[in-house]
Amino acid sequence: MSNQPQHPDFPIMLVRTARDIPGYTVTQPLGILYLAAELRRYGYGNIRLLDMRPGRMQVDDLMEQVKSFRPRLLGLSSLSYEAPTVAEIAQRARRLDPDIHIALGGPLPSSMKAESFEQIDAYSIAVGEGERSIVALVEGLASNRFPPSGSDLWTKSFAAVSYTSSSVPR
Ligand code: B12
Repeated sequence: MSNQPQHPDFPIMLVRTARDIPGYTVTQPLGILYLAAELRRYGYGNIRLLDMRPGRMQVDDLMEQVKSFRPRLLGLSSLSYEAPTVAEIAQRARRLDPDIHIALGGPLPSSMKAESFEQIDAYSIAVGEGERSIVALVEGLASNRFPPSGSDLWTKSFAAVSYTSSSVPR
């Protein structure tokens, strides 16, 4: 267990996204559960988890949740086929409040990093396992240091589509 972080109340929303397709299934949202467990281990307690699948939550409903919770970090966990929904969520969240940091993780960006940045208006994406990335991201954002170092996190420069990796050897 690490020391208590400087900003334990930093508001974090983690969302397992969904897209209605034939063969729609509901499973445990393991990705966001793992990330939340790691954040809690580091002392962050103001975390809201949302799984869009069980109730077939629509983007409108998700936006209502974002409006009331006002996260500083909105972490989206997604499969590749969900990309159109994820693009809509990112666009609407950014329009709602440009200060919300939108991060994308899961199999979508892990398998299509460049395409994810082109199609989805996220500020950063995490490739592969996310436990280190999410803690580095929250610690960076909470203390106004971004991009954080020591993670598998990629950040986007919106002036042009260029990529900078803040990865460091493990
Ligand atoms: C187990 C499994 C299943 C199980 C799910 C059981 C369950 N309870 O979840 C079953 C059999 C049901 C299943 C079904 C499907 N699966 Co499947 N599945 C897997 C498998 C083997 C492991 C997934 C898992 O549990 N990972 C553990 C969790 C903790 O990892 P995670 O979600 O990736 O999250 C980590 C990181 O991605 C990251 N992260 C995630 N989100 C975020 C967000 C942020 C902000 C950050 C910073 C980091 C981050 O941090 C997390 C912790 O390290 C993967 C292959 C693999 N090795 O990953 C395929 C995989 C995820 N499945 C895949 C597919 C295609 C499917 C199906 C669509 C198949 C189908 N045609 O029906 C369905 C979809 C079902 C659904 N609704 O999601 C693909 C996805 C490909 C893609 N690019 O989208 C994968 C990658 C297999 C592959 N190589 O093709 N699957």
